[in-house]
Amino acid sequence: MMKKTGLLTGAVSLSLLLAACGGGNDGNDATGGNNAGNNGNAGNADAGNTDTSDIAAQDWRIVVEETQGQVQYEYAQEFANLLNEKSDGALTLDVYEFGALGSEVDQVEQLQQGIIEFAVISPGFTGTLVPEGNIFALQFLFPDDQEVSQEILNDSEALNVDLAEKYVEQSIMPLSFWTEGAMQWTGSTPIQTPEDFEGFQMRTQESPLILESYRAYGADPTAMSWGELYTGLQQGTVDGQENPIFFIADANFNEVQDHMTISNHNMYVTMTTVNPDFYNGLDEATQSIIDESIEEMKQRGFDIQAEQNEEFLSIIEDDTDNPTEIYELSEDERDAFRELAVPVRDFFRDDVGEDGAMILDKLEEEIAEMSGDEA
Ligand code: 6CS
Repeated sequence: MMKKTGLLTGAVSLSLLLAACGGGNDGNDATGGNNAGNNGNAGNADAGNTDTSDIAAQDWRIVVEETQGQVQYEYAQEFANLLNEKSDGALTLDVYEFGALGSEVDQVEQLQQGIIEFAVISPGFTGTLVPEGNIFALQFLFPDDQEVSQEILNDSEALNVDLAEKYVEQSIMPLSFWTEGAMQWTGSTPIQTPEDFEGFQMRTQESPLILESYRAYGADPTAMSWGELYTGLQQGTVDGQENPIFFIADANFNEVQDHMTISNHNMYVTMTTVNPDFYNGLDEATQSIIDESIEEMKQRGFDIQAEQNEEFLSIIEDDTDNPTEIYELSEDERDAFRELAVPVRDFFRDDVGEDGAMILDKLEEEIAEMSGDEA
């Protein structure tokens, strides 16, 4: 039987959510923002005909965690173009690449303080700030099919309402959650069974749950900014890392890694975020332009990552100067990792507390419903 979850699939549920969250763009809702309503573009759902004549010229900034040409940067450029076009040139968004404003964690703080208006933030860098955001560290949770997973990211109430509220409490308003593709493992030694992780120095992002996930495999994980990672891999400070294929190749990690395992153990999730005080202080027409642009970028973001992940696989395969042994795990081999990964969900429930446990329970139901696995 179809379970009743709160997926944000229809206009009715969207408007109910908007009402529940404070109703509009007055900025007076309990969470300090109207994020939930605006996810899914609910806040200004009919905004296609926004009157741009009254929009004041404004110059904003967005910082991303990647460099020029990479997925987040390309996404941000297109987002900036959309804002500019839709406002007839009134809204300008300058894109800052990774490194321009410090580390990934520095970028989170700048967004919280309103030093920058927008940021693309990966939950892996908010692990201690918003413990519930560690949910994305749980491996083998989402379906392997990236399109289905992106639909879940778009429509999940657990993520777009419940988790979003946790972020807003920390002055980070998620406008959309999106995938940068399935993650794969690279190593200085092959990774084909959990035993291969024994004593393996795995580089991860800052999230405690990512670290825990690799401890569950027997690895010895270390958190590190990706700015240090090439050198870390080259010098053997760490033995391996996880990332989508486009990033492994574009950051040249394949130059300093001999092995890549097609594991598809998790997808790389990131968020487009805005400072809530800034957003709530905008007039409705300007908010509508942001919401419409975010909505349009959902498909574009998906296409950008899909193209890059495909293109960069052949770049790794064809790089004869830096040969990489590529090994694709069979379903049975993946099951051996899955068995160790699933109990980490209980660790998450115990560690993150009641609200986190509720978010995970709800998300699991939504995933079952959307991937057609419900009992
Ligand atoms: O591994 C990382 O930390 C980086 N990976 C991606 C795909 N984007 C930015 C992030 O900082």
